[in-house]
Amino acid sequence: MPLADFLSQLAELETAAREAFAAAADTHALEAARVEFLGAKGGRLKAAQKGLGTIPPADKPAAGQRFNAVKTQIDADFAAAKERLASAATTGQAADFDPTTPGTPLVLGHLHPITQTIEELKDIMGRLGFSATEGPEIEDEWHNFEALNIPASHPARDPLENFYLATAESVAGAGGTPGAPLLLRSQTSTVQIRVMENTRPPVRIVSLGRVYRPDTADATHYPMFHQIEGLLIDRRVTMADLKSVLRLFATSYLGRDVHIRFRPSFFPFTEPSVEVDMQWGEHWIEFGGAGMVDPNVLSAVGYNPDEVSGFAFGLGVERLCARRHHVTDIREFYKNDVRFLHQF
Ligand code: FA5
Repeated sequence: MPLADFLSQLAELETAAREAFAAAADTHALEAARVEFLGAKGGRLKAAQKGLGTIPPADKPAAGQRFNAVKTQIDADFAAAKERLASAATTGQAADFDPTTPGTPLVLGHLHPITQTIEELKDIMGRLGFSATEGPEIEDEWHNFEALNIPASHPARDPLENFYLATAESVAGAGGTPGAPLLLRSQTSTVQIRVMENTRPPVRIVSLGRVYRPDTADATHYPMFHQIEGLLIDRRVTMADLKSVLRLFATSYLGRDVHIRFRPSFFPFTEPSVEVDMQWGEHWIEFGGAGMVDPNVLSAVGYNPDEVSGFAFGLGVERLCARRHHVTDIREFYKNDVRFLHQF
């Protein structure tokens, strides 16, 4: 190849490389250009080098010199383009980054308000000397009704008032006879029976858990809700003890200014029985039931009603929590709307 042709080829290559490197908008484009011009295998500079061998010997030194100069220039253009992209990346970042901008706060989960309430109520009752126990949510009729002095003819046992389970199997630990009907417990009073069956008096327990009733949901009702059950059995326990404990409980959870009142009522498992109302602004709201444990119940669990007496109470946890936080509809607790739940 004549020297002139070789030199014009080199000049063309030099221009093309400079333009390609200058046009590369990002590191991928620059790398593609590098491979095209400087690639060790099949790069255009490599191809041009092969032309050197075809130059007449007299012209070789000049051709070689020019080739080296072009190679140096292309290397330099590549390095400059690389530098340009690197500094654009860092200055771009620096422009966007403002260390004084407040960070995005991490969203931390927390316990559901009803769980928080349960923990707090356990704590309050613990300070009054009541230890926490639990019972199964699937119950047999003995613990949910029979032992609580609710005979088969009682309207509370109507299948339409309860969630009976289709299965006739008895569950481990439920203590029922195999084949006996099972239901979702409708009250935590079941736990009173379970504890008394296994403990000698004195007894001082509290039990918090879910209960189920086919009630229509409204501002104060839900088909699944929670109760706190308290039971104290000892010698010479009176209604006065019951009222003192409930008043202490209410003021500890709701504040010193809360008032409670008892209204005469009826529960098959307590005698006498009362409804427990607490003040809510101008109104009195029913929070639960209570009374002196009926002698029939004491006998059913093998206690001697002539030796021991006791009181029991069962209150709705959702209503307590709602009263404390001024929530006017307990359905809010179960909508799973995080905007609501975040506030607790
Ligand atoms: C009972 O369940 C009795 N076991 C309470 C008791 C225990 C009496 C020990 C005597 C001795 P009652 O059905 O009234 O009683 O329910 C008690 C409380 O549970 C109610 O006052 C209310 O606060 C709450 N409650 C009842 N039904 C619902 C419901 N569907 N949704 C939310 N809370 C409810």
